[in-house]
Amino acid sequence: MNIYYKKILIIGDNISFIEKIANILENKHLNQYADFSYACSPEIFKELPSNPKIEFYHIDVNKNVKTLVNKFDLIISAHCKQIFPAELVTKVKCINIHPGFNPYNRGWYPHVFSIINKFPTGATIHEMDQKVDHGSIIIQRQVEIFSYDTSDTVYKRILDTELDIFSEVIEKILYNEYHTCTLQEEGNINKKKDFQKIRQIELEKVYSGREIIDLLRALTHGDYQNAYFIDDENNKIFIRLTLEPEEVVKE
Ligand code: 0FX
Repeated sequence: MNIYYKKILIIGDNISFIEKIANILENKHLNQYADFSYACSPEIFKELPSNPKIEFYHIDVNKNVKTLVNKFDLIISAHCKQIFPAELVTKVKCINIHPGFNPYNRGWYPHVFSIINKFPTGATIHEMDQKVDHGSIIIQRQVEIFSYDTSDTVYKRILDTELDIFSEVIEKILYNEYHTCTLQEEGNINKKKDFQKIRQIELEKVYSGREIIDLLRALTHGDYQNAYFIDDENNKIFIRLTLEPEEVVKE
């Protein structure tokens, strides 16, 4: 059987994630059958480590539609922060690897909002259309959120799941032998500004214990200064939560 897509661009702004994708392709020896190029957004390119494991180009997808259409027959977005223009997604097959369980909490930081609103989270690989995180689903897998999870512990699980489902489906994609299912509902979408809005804890607001713990653990992610309150002297005070399940010692 002949491979269908042979000129492939993988574009994303999380360099270590792209390197893991490249690793999967290499381990499967897929570079023998197709040409893979790797790119990131121009602002990420400026900060690339001096010796990245793979060669990266930088591309502004809005300014280079013609070149992309001529050069590639498949574009895979792997956490690319640029919004693909309509002309690009209609003229070339574009597929998105997304750290969320579409159509729930499409858009910005899906799992952060899932910790708060309890909608499912996970990983989805889908065809791109003109709406954000919206096209037909090729494969998706839900990721569980436990009571002791913070944003970063869920996110790590999601990254692993994205790589697992990518590894499972990539040959089917390259041979154009995959099936899709269309979204049964539009779901909901969160934008960058929605994340900004939830960061401030209002000192006079009344939250239930569950609400405040969920909000703070959703905003706890490594060293990021996400959640904060403004104290009486007008200082911004950042907050991070530590969650520790009791260790049960078996007698
Ligand atoms: O690449 P990504 O994991 O995902 C984001 C969007 O959520 C996703 O829908 C889109 N397809 C993709 C292109 O961009 O985001 P990130 O690498 O900037 O951040 C990873 C996680 O880190 C995020 O889920 C939450 C956490 N984070 C990140 C920043 C920059 C914070 O908690 N605070 C922050 O300020």
